[in-house]
Amino acid sequence: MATEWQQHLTSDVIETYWRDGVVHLPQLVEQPWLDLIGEGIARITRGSGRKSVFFPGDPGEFIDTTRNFDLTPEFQRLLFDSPLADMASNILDSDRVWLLFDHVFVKDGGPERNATRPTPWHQDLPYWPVAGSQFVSMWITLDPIPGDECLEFVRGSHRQTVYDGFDPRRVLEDPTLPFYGEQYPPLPDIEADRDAWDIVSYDIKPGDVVLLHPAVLHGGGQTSAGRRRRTLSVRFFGEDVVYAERPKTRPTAPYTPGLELVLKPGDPLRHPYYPRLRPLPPHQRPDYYE
Ligand SMILES: O=C(O)CCC(=O)C(=O)O
Repeated sequence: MATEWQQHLTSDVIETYWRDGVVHLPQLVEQPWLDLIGEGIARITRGSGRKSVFFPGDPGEFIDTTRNFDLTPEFQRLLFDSPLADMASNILDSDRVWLLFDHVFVKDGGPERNATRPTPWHQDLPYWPVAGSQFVSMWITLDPIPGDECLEFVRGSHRQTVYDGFDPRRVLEDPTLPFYGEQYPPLPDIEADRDAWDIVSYDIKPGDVVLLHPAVLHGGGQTSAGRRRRTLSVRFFGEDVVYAERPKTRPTAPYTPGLELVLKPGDPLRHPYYPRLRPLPPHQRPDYYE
């Protein structure tokens, strides 16, 4: 990837990202970076990170955990040293690039357990206390996944309505029940009328990256018995992104206690919760250690 990422990230790819809100880039990430991600995820699943589960207690539960960068040196090395942040800088057309947060999903389908449940359909943006345009997430999965177990995306939906989130406590009962219940319209029931939506998914091999916009509708990706999926989703942002309020009825994601006391709506999103990745901070440069 170090020498070749520019060949993958052509102007066509960047244009497709902004048009569709999703792009599949096959065979981009080299094995040593995948090894680092695997080590970081292993650290979190051993309990040395912020580990949390989705659908807790349900046979289809899965690990869904955020903002482990500060606790996970493997993610620090990946995001400071690999070209992922350089790619984000190109996609966002922003010389400065920050990490909003890292997000890990581990979906373990067996053999002794049932399949894990799909991730409910949603957009990421309503959960995050941010506004602006320079966002890109990179969804990197360490295990091969067939198209029918890949996350699914509604092409172009990031340019349309921003919906409310789903209510994680009641999503199995009704996936359109709102997270906040104010400001945003409720999510549509995409599963109930799949043909009405331009849904895409991909056959994923280790080393592939899916670029996704935080306002693109996405969901799915259950894991059947006997399979395992370890995914790192990295959320990058650029210079125009500011702190924004969300309805006070529910906490925003990820949990950032105190943030609202030091930033006011419209302030540039600058805070130690969001480390700058590019330009590389001086203490991350090799010559700092000379
Ligand atoms: O991998 C998954 O199942 C969910 C991923 C997701 O929702 C995201 O990366 O925003």
